[in-house]
Amino acid sequence: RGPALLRLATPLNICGDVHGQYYDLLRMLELVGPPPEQRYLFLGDYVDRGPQSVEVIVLLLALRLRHPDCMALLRGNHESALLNRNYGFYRELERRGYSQSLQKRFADCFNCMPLAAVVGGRIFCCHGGLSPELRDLEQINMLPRPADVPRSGLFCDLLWSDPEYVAGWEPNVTRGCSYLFGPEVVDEFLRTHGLDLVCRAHQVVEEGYEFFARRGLVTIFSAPNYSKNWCCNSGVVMNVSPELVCSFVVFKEDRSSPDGATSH
Ligand SMILES: [Mn+2]
Repeated sequence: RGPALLRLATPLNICGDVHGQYYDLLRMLELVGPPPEQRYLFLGDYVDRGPQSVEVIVLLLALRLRHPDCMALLRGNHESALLNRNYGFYRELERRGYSQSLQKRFADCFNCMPLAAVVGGRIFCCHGGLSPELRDLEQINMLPRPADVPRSGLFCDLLWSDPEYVAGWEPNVTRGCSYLFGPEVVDEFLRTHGLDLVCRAHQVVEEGYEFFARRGLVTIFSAPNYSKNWCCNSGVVMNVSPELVCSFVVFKEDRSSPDGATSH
């Protein structure tokens, strides 16, 4: 188990939520180039909701083991036993005949995953967003692990909070935990820590990426055509060049997948 806060070099490709959309993940890796030819940081939410969480998480963990210097996997709020019981991953394991002990194995693995990363010394990455408790980035390395995702506090906020056009901090009523944070919170965070950008996932966005706070924060999402309510969202991978120039590789749903695994 490594540090909770990763320090990653560029060039790097950053990916958002995958949510069990295995064929879309394969196509994304093919489009951008597989590791070790390309390096990746994933921002969590590998499992639940989509049809093939098993394939997604097993492939990503295998690539991480095979190419540890080219693959980093942060924890999302769905890397949690509580959510996996309610949003599809455990039902998928049961339906496919895996023993209960495998649920525990995955939960143990998720409880050790890193929570945030700084890319190129300038881009702060996590699954959800900022926390009112985050004063010093080293606090992240002090959070106890292995651990379930707590219901409040810094650990919870990194995985659950959302940017919103509010003044300062407000309770995140939609999520039922953590906070919403406004543009000036992002400005102040970047200024205080000498950073250029917050890159997070956690929310579906129509174009696959969406800026906030005058490009101080970007949301990226890598599960195209995510749900019935969001039938046509694109997926993206954000490429960060050695000079820290960010560009977006946009991809649509793969309608040719065998057995229609990505259609809902
Ligand atoms: Mn999420």
